[in-house]
Formats: sequence, structure tokens, C-alpha cells
Amino acid sequence: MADRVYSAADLIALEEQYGAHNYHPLDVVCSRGEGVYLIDVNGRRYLDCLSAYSAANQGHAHPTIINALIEQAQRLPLTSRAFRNDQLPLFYKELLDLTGYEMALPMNTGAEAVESALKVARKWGYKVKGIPENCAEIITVGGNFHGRTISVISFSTEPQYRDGFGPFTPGFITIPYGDADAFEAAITPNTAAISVEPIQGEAGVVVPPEGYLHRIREICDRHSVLFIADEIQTGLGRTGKLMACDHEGVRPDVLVLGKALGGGVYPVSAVLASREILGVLHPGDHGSTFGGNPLAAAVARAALRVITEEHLVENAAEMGAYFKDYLEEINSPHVDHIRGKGLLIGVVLRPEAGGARRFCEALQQRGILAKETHQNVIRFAPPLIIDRPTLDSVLPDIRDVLLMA
Ligand code: IF1
Repeated sequence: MADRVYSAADLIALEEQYGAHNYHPLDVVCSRGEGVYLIDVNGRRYLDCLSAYSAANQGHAHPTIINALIEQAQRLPLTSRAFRNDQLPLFYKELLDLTGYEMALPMNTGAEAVESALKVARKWGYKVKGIPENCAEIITVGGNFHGRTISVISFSTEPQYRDGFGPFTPGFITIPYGDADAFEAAITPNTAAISVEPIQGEAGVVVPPEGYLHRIREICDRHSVLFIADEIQTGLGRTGKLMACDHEGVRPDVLVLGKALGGGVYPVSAVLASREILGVLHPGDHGSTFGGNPLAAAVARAALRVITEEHLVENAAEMGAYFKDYLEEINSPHVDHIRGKGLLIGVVLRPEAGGARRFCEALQQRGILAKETHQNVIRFAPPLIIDRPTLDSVLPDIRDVLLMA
């Protein structure tokens, strides 16, 4: 019996009928990925300027990563952490050699890794800093995005992300992003940590003032407060440095990675820190059925290898500068300004521009997939493997769309 062929419209109808409506995707039904391209069910090819929210930094279906996935899947996909496996130790070693941290805690999704970092920071606060039991405070910033779990949305400042989901987890204090003085003023003897994204992705590619991360570092040191950097979106080359904090030469105490750590194929996240900090976890304190599984470890090893061997960090810096320079010269009446670093670029539209969605739809018609964030920002974040001829093949179309009526 031949399989029924579903059209794009059929598939969209099924998705709308059966799936929870927690997204409003562009109506492109993808069925293949090849490097920087996504191909839809009709065979139309698009340049992907979202990269699965920076999870596909290495490009789609990268052969090195897919080979590692297949080889490991055939040999041993899962053990749980009740037993050891022969991939996790090598993943740890390679990840820590690359980043310079002492220990890592493997998880799966970004939100889980953030939750894990918050748990570790609280425990460090009690056991090392000496904060009285149940009094730990963690400082967060306006416009933050760290995921969708109840504790993480408890400190979201976006009303929609919280509406209907209370009661919330206590113990979080929110201050404005980019304001180091506000941070210092909010610190109490019970402050365990501050959590920040070095560039805010979801908030619309918001780059803090120069020197902000440096001041956070210095204030954390003076008050014995942990600096947690969520580099889930900005890390692993996206901004043209291995970590976005590297732009200021700043080293957070706790580094949270996800997305591209899974090479665009598999959820892999991790919390990185010193032995003093991650050493607060003892057997049974924390865990995950899938975290650190051999398939995840093998995929992440390949994902890191591709970043290093293909010089994706340097390429992101070069291609990002080229892309941003081009955008800056367009001088569209719709564009207020352009911001971002490396290949994380936000085109901020003027209020009169009529919203970013219509520009994303026009880009889609020209074979470019980009996603708006917060109504008025078009985000351009192609895979870090993109080369200059490929960029040159789409820049005139982007120009035309930004100049449309
Ligand atoms: C959605 C945006 C990106 C993140 C940072 C943790 C997480 C994320 C800095 C959680 C996730 C996502 C998730 C996705 C959309 C999205 C996003 F559109 F909201 F703005 F990437 F840009 N920290 N970001 O950016 O990681 O648990 O999802 O693995 O929620 O719709 P996760």
C-alpha cells in the first residue's frame, strides 16, 4: 500500500487540528536540511536565517555530527547515569579543555540547565557562602529569557510568559538590564547569584552597554556573589567569540550552554563551573534520565569538533561584520537601528514600519527564513558555516525587502 502524500496545506491543517497552539510559525513546511538551507515539502530551498534559534550553528545535518549520531546510536544510545558510559568522560574533557572550566553538569534542554545552575547557586549560597537556610536570593534582569519552566518564568518580565501560570517560585529579584549600579544596590547578605545573558536574544538582540559584564564581574567578586552567564543562545561562536562574555574578557563563575552544544540534532545542555561550585552536588542531589547519555555525549563531541575544526567562531566574526555593514548601508526608512555581534543581528524597525512579521513574510517569499522577535525586531542568525558567496546571494533580496513600501 502506497503511503498517502500529504501536501503542505494538509500538514498545516493536521498540525493546527492536533497540536497545542503555543506557536505561530511561518507557513513553510520543511522536510530537508542541508547546511545553511532548509528545503520545504515542495522542494523549495530557503536560506535559514534563524538556525533553530542558534541550535543549528553548525548547519543542518552536518555530516560529521550525523555520522557521530548514527555510529553512537547503533552502538549504544542510552545507559542512564546509574551506569557509566565511554562517551561522557571524553565529552567532559573536550568541553572543559575548550572552555577552561573545571567541572560540568550535563543536562538536556536549556531551561533544565538554567534550573540546574540556579539550584547549584542556591546550594553554594547555603553550604559555601553561609546564607541562612531558605533565604537565598538570586538577582535577574529585565527582559531576560531563560526558558519556560515555572521557576524560570517566575522571574520573566514578559507578562505573556507568566499569565495564567502562577503561583511562582520565590527568591528572585529583578533589576534593569545593563545597569551595574542597580545590581550592586540590590545585593544583600543573602544574594547567592546574578543571572544574565551577555546579549539578550529573545528580548530582541539587546547588547548591554560596553563594560557592563566587566562591572558585573567586579561587583560579584567584591560581594562574593556568583556570576551566572546564560550563553545558551550566545555561546559557541554565535557572536563571533567562543562565548559572548569573551568580548569583554570576562569569565563567569557559572556558564550555561545548550542549543548548539547538540550540533543541531539532539538536545544537549550543560552547566560549567569550578570544583568549588559544582562540588556542592553529591550523589542523589540532582539528576536526569537522559542527561549525559552516550548519544548526547557523542553528538556534543562532534558538535564541538566542528566548531573548532571549521573555525566557525572566526567565520561568525567575519561574516557577521560583513552582513551587519551591508545592512547598515541600506538606509531604509523603516529601520531605526541595527544591533548585535557576530552572526546574531537584530534589525530594529521604527514603530511606523508596521511590525517585523510582514518583513519576515516578504523574506520568505524570496527564499529567506527569518523570525521576528518582539514585534519590531527582525533577527538574522544564519548557521555559522555560511560563506561570503552565499551571503552575497541573499543580501540584495534583504535590501529590497527592507526598502519595500
Ligand atoms: C521558545 C526566543 C530564542 C534562550 C536562553 C535559555 C533558553 C533559551 C538565552 C531555553 C531559549 C528559545 C526557546 C524558544 C524560542 C527561543 C528564543 F525566540 F525566545 F528568543 F532562542 F531566541 N536561555 N530560547 O534563548 O532553552 O529550554 O528552549 O532549550 O521557547 O519558543 P530551551
